[in-house]
Amino acid sequence: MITLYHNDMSVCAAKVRTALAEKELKWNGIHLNLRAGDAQKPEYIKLNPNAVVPTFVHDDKTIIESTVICEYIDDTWPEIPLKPLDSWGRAQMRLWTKQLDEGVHAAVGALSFCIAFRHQWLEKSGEDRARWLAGIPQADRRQRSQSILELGLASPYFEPAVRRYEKLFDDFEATLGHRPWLAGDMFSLADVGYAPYLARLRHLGLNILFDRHPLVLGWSQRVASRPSVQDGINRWFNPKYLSLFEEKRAEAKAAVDKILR
Ligand SMILES: N[C@@H](CCC(=O)N[C@@H](CS)C(=O)NCC(=O)O)C(=O)O
Repeated sequence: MITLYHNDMSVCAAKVRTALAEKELKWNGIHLNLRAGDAQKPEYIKLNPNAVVPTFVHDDKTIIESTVICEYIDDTWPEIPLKPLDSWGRAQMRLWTKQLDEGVHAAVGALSFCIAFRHQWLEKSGEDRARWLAGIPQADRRQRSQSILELGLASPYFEPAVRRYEKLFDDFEATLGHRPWLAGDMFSLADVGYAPYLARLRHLGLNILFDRHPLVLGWSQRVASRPSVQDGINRWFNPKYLSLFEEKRAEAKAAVDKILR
Protein backbone atom coordinates (compact mmCIF):
# COMPACT_ATOMS: atom_id res chain seq x y z
CA MET A 1 0.00 0.00 0.00
CA ILE A 2 1.51 3.34 -1.11
CA THR A 3 0.34 6.77 0.05
CA LEU A 4 1.89 9.94 -1.34
CA TYR A 5 1.42 13.29 0.36
CA HIS A 6 1.90 15.66 -2.53
CA ASN A 7 0.85 18.83 -4.32
CA ASP A 8 -0.20 19.19 -7.97
CA MET A 9 2.42 21.86 -8.87
CA SER A 10 5.29 20.76 -6.61
CA VAL A 11 8.32 19.83 -8.71
CA CYS A 12 9.57 17.43 -6.02
CA ALA A 13 6.22 15.66 -5.80
CA ALA A 14 6.01 15.53 -9.61
CA LYS A 15 9.37 13.77 -9.66
CA VAL A 16 8.05 11.01 -7.38
CA ARG A 17 4.77 10.70 -9.34
CA THR A 18 6.84 10.26 -12.53
CA ALA A 19 8.93 7.48 -10.94
CA LEU A 20 5.71 5.76 -9.79
CA ALA A 21 4.26 6.06 -13.30
CA GLU A 22 7.43 4.59 -14.87
CA LYS A 23 6.99 1.63 -12.52
CA GLU A 24 3.25 1.40 -13.27
CA LEU A 25 2.52 1.39 -9.53
CA LYS A 26 -0.84 2.25 -7.99
CA TRP A 27 -0.86 4.78 -5.17
CA ASN A 28 -3.21 6.80 -2.99
CA GLY A 29 -2.70 10.53 -2.99
CA ILE A 30 -3.28 13.03 -0.22
CA HIS A 31 -3.16 16.47 -1.80
CA LEU A 32 -1.83 19.35 0.32
CA ASN A 33 -2.66 22.97 -0.39
CA LEU A 34 0.69 24.68 0.18
CA ARG A 35 -0.85 28.17 0.04
CA ALA A 36 -3.17 27.21 2.89
CA GLY A 37 -0.17 26.12 4.99
CA ASP A 38 -1.18 22.42 4.94
CA ALA A 39 2.48 21.33 5.01
CA GLN A 40 2.99 23.24 8.29
CA LYS A 41 0.13 21.60 10.18
CA PRO A 42 1.27 19.73 13.31
CA GLU A 43 -0.09 16.34 12.09
CA TYR A 44 1.92 16.69 8.87
CA ILE A 45 5.10 17.89 10.60
CA LYS A 46 5.10 14.58 12.48
CA LEU A 47 5.54 12.87 9.10
CA ASN A 48 7.80 15.45 7.49
CA PRO A 49 9.62 17.76 9.96
CA ASN A 50 10.82 19.93 7.04
CA ALA A 51 7.20 21.03 6.32
CA VAL A 52 7.46 20.23 2.61
CA VAL A 53 6.01 17.75 0.14
CA PRO A 54 6.43 14.98 -0.86
CA THR A 55 6.17 12.39 1.88
CA PHE A 56 5.96 8.75 0.84
CA VAL A 57 4.37 6.11 3.03
CA HIS A 58 4.84 2.45 2.10
CA ASP A 59 2.96 0.13 4.47
CA ASP A 60 4.33 1.18 7.88
CA LYS A 61 7.39 3.04 6.53
CA THR A 62 7.52 6.81 6.05
CA ILE A 63 10.17 8.29 3.75
CA ILE A 64 10.90 11.95 3.03
CA GLU A 65 13.17 13.70 0.49
CA SER A 66 12.18 13.15 -3.14
CA THR A 67 15.60 11.91 -4.30
CA VAL A 68 15.67 9.33 -1.51
CA ILE A 69 12.05 8.37 -2.21
CA CYS A 70 12.83 7.79 -5.91
CA GLU A 71 15.77 5.53 -5.03
CA TYR A 72 13.57 3.66 -2.54
CA ILE A 73 10.93 3.13 -5.24
CA ASP A 74 13.53 1.79 -7.67
CA ASP A 75 15.10 -0.50 -5.07
CA THR A 76 11.76 -1.85 -3.88
CA TRP A 77 10.22 -2.43 -7.33
CA PRO A 78 13.28 -3.17 -9.52
CA GLU A 79 11.41 -4.90 -12.39
CA ILE A 80 11.42 -1.80 -14.62
CA PRO A 81 14.88 -0.42 -13.70
CA LEU A 82 15.49 3.31 -13.37
CA LYS A 83 19.14 3.04 -12.32
CA PRO A 84 21.94 2.20 -14.77
CA LEU A 85 23.05 -1.40 -14.37
CA ASP A 86 26.76 -0.55 -13.96
CA SER A 87 28.32 1.30 -11.06
CA TRP A 88 29.86 4.03 -13.28
CA GLY A 89 26.41 4.78 -14.71
CA ARG A 90 24.88 4.85 -11.22
CA ALA A 91 27.60 7.27 -10.10
CA GLN A 92 26.78 9.54 -13.07
CA MET A 93 23.10 9.38 -12.20
CA ARG A 94 23.77 10.34 -8.57
CA LEU A 95 26.03 13.22 -9.53
CA TRP A 96 23.00 14.67 -11.33
CA THR A 97 20.43 13.99 -8.62
CA LYS A 98 22.85 15.31 -5.97
CA GLN A 99 22.94 18.68 -7.76
CA LEU A 100 19.17 18.97 -7.51
CA ASP A 101 19.45 18.70 -3.74
CA GLU A 102 22.48 20.98 -3.54
CA GLY A 103 21.15 24.15 -5.12
CA VAL A 104 19.24 23.43 -8.33
CA HIS A 105 15.95 22.85 -6.48
CA ALA A 106 16.46 25.93 -4.28
CA ALA A 107 17.15 27.95 -7.44
CA VAL A 108 13.87 26.89 -9.08
CA GLY A 109 12.13 27.75 -5.81
CA ALA A 110 13.65 31.24 -5.95
CA LEU A 111 12.69 31.71 -9.62
CA SER A 112 9.14 30.41 -9.12
CA PHE A 113 8.61 32.66 -6.11
CA CYS A 114 10.19 35.78 -7.63
CA ILE A 115 8.22 35.43 -10.86
CA ALA A 116 4.89 33.93 -9.83
CA PHE A 117 4.17 32.40 -6.42
CA ARG A 118 4.95 35.61 -4.56
CA HIS A 119 1.83 37.14 -6.09
CA GLN A 120 -0.34 34.40 -4.61
CA TRP A 121 0.96 35.28 -1.15
CA LEU A 122 0.64 39.02 -1.73
CA GLU A 123 -3.09 38.52 -2.30
CA LYS A 124 -3.40 37.07 1.19
CA SER A 125 -3.47 39.00 4.45
CA GLY A 126 -0.28 40.17 6.16
CA GLU A 127 -1.17 37.83 9.02
CA ASP A 128 -1.37 34.79 6.72
CA ARG A 129 1.99 35.67 5.22
CA ALA A 130 3.62 36.16 8.62
CA ARG A 131 2.21 32.83 9.87
CA TRP A 132 3.53 31.01 6.78
CA LEU A 133 6.99 32.59 7.08
CA ALA A 134 7.19 31.78 10.79
CA GLY A 135 6.20 28.18 10.01
CA ILE A 136 9.16 27.58 7.67
CA PRO A 137 11.53 25.48 9.80
CA GLN A 138 14.77 26.25 7.89
CA ALA A 139 16.26 29.71 8.57
CA ASP A 140 17.80 30.04 5.09
CA ARG A 141 14.52 29.17 3.33
CA ARG A 142 12.63 31.59 5.60
CA GLN A 143 15.07 34.41 4.84
CA ARG A 144 14.92 33.74 1.10
CA SER A 145 11.11 33.67 1.10
CA GLN A 146 10.95 36.94 3.03
CA SER A 147 13.35 38.70 0.65
CA ILE A 148 11.42 37.47 -2.39
CA LEU A 149 8.04 38.43 -0.94
CA GLU A 150 9.34 41.95 -0.41
CA LEU A 151 11.42 42.46 -3.55
CA GLY A 152 10.26 40.04 -6.26
CA LEU A 153 12.50 40.23 -9.35
CA ALA A 154 14.70 42.78 -7.55
CA SER A 155 15.51 40.26 -4.78
CA PRO A 156 19.22 39.37 -4.57
CA TYR A 157 18.15 35.72 -4.93
CA PHE A 158 16.91 36.18 -8.51
CA GLU A 159 20.07 36.67 -10.58
CA PRO A 160 22.12 33.86 -8.94
CA ALA A 161 19.19 31.50 -9.56
CA VAL A 162 19.12 32.41 -13.26
CA ARG A 163 22.89 31.92 -13.45
CA ARG A 164 22.66 28.54 -11.69
CA TYR A 165 20.37 27.36 -14.51
CA GLU A 166 22.68 28.78 -17.16
CA LYS A 167 25.52 26.70 -15.70
CA LEU A 168 23.29 23.65 -15.40
CA PHE A 169 22.25 23.89 -19.07
CA ASP A 170 25.90 24.23 -20.13
CA ASP A 171 26.66 21.05 -18.14
CA PHE A 172 23.64 19.25 -19.64
CA GLU A 173 24.73 20.24 -23.16
CA ALA A 174 28.27 18.91 -22.61
CA THR A 175 26.96 15.59 -21.23
CA LEU A 176 24.31 15.12 -23.91
CA GLY A 177 27.03 15.53 -26.54
CA HIS A 178 28.08 11.95 -25.86
CA ARG A 179 25.02 10.14 -24.48
CA PRO A 180 21.26 10.25 -25.10
CA TRP A 181 20.18 10.36 -21.44
CA LEU A 182 21.85 12.08 -18.50
CA ALA A 183 23.40 8.95 -17.03
CA GLY A 184 24.05 6.95 -20.21
CA ASP A 185 22.08 4.87 -22.70
CA MET A 186 19.03 4.34 -20.50
CA PHE A 187 16.41 6.70 -19.12
CA SER A 188 17.15 6.86 -15.39
CA LEU A 189 16.24 8.60 -12.14
CA ALA A 190 18.47 11.48 -13.30
CA ASP A 191 16.10 12.18 -16.21
CA VAL A 192 13.08 11.61 -13.96
CA GLY A 193 14.53 14.07 -11.46
CA TYR A 194 14.94 16.92 -13.93
CA ALA A 195 11.71 16.35 -15.92
CA PRO A 196 9.50 18.63 -13.74
CA TYR A 197 12.17 21.36 -13.70
CA LEU A 198 12.27 21.46 -17.51
CA ALA A 199 8.51 22.03 -17.57
CA ARG A 200 8.72 24.69 -14.83
CA LEU A 201 11.45 26.65 -16.66
CA ARG A 202 9.22 26.80 -19.74
CA HIS A 203 6.30 27.97 -17.61
CA LEU A 204 8.48 30.70 -16.11
CA GLY A 205 9.66 31.98 -19.50
CA LEU A 206 13.31 30.82 -19.41
CA ASN A 207 13.03 29.65 -23.03
CA ILE A 208 16.33 31.34 -23.89
CA LEU A 209 18.12 28.47 -22.12
CA PHE A 210 16.54 25.90 -24.46
CA ASP A 211 17.14 28.11 -27.51
CA ARG A 212 20.85 28.27 -26.68
CA HIS A 213 21.29 24.56 -25.95
CA PRO A 214 20.09 22.42 -28.90
CA LEU A 215 21.03 19.08 -27.34
CA VAL A 216 19.12 19.99 -24.17
CA LEU A 217 16.15 20.95 -26.32
CA GLY A 218 16.17 17.51 -28.03
CA TRP A 219 16.55 15.71 -24.69
CA SER A 220 13.76 17.76 -23.11
CA GLN A 221 11.47 16.72 -26.01
CA ARG A 222 12.39 13.05 -25.50
CA VAL A 223 11.70 13.44 -21.77
CA ALA A 224 8.37 15.20 -22.40
CA SER A 225 7.20 12.47 -24.77
CA ARG A 226 7.33 9.74 -22.12
CA PRO A 227 3.88 8.62 -20.93
CA SER A 228 5.15 8.76 -17.32
CA VAL A 229 5.81 12.50 -17.69
CA GLN A 230 2.27 13.05 -18.95
CA ASP A 231 0.96 10.97 -16.04
CA GLY A 232 3.20 12.31 -13.28
CA ILE A 233 3.60 15.94 -14.32
CA ASN A 234 1.45 17.38 -17.13
CA ARG A 235 -1.92 16.00 -16.12
CA TRP A 236 -1.52 17.65 -12.70
CA PHE A 237 -0.94 21.16 -14.03
CA ASN A 238 -3.25 23.46 -12.09
CA PRO A 239 -5.07 25.89 -14.44
CA LYS A 240 -4.87 28.69 -11.86
CA TYR A 241 -1.09 28.38 -11.75
CA LEU A 242 -0.89 28.14 -15.55
CA SER A 243 -2.75 31.42 -15.93
CA LEU A 244 -0.52 33.06 -13.32
CA PHE A 245 2.59 31.90 -15.23
CA GLU A 246 1.03 33.16 -18.45
CA GLU A 247 0.33 36.56 -16.91
CA LYS A 248 3.87 36.98 -15.50
CA ARG A 249 5.92 35.36 -18.26
CA ALA A 250 6.67 38.40 -20.44
CA GLU A 251 8.07 40.41 -17.52
CA ALA A 252 10.09 37.41 -16.32
CA LYS A 253 11.42 36.68 -19.79
CA ALA A 254 12.63 40.27 -20.16
CA ALA A 255 14.41 40.12 -16.77
CA VAL A 256 16.03 36.76 -17.56
CA ASP A 257 17.10 37.81 -21.06
CA LYS A 258 18.68 40.96 -19.61
CA ILE A 259 20.80 38.88 -17.21
CA LEU A 260 21.86 36.34 -19.83
CA ARG A 261 22.46 38.70 -22.73
N1 LIG B 1 14.51 18.44 -0.57
C1 LIG B 1 13.09 18.32 -0.56
C2 LIG B 1 12.48 19.62 -1.01
C3 LIG B 1 10.95 19.58 -0.95
C4 LIG B 1 10.33 20.94 -1.26
O1 LIG B 1 11.02 21.99 -1.24
N2 LIG B 1 9.02 20.95 -1.50
C5 LIG B 1 8.31 22.18 -1.79
C6 LIG B 1 7.47 22.03 -3.04
S1 LIG B 1 8.46 21.59 -4.44
C7 LIG B 1 7.36 22.48 -0.64
O2 LIG B 1 6.70 21.61 -0.14
N3 LIG B 1 7.29 23.77 -0.20
C8 LIG B 1 6.46 24.13 0.90
C9 LIG B 1 5.83 25.47 0.75
O3 LIG B 1 5.88 26.06 -0.34
O4 LIG B 1 5.24 25.90 1.73
C10 LIG B 1 12.67 17.13 -1.43
O5 LIG B 1 13.36 16.88 -2.43
O6 LIG B 1 11.69 16.43 -1.11
